[in-house]
Amino acid sequence: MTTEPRTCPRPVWMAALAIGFFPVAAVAASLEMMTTGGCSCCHAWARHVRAAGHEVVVKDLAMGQLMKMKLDAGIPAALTACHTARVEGYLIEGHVPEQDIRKLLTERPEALGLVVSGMPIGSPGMESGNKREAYEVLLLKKDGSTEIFARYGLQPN
Ligand SMILES: [Cu+2]
Repeated sequence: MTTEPRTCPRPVWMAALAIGFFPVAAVAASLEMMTTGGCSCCHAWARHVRAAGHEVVVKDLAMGQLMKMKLDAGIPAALTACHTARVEGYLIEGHVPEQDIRKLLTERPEALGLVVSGMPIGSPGMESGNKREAYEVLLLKKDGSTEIFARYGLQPN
């Protein structure tokens, strides 16, 4: 009947707080998405990222401003997509799945960020019925080189 608070080991209590009370706060990030006003797939991607618990603040730019921002930030012209997001010092270019953003923020590699170039059908925000294109998520390095960060095939992952 008596409870003795001091017998409760603190680390367990802290873990319970972390996983029990703030399940989203542990991974949720705040992104700023730069896009042009009429980009519906950009907003569809933002909804995908928000659905995972992140915050996405939208900043509308003129097309020329958006492209200049991308190139100034170090995204090779050939790899550019529609929207560009910034999160915790990284760039997220195009329709990058949320799970890869989470992996990036967990692993924190030395890099500019992640890129899905073009706008592959079936990527988050580019859904079109059951249609899917295979695509890769690239890790863009600071020297402009890339390596494959994740691959998505023709079947749902
Ligand atoms: Cu798009």
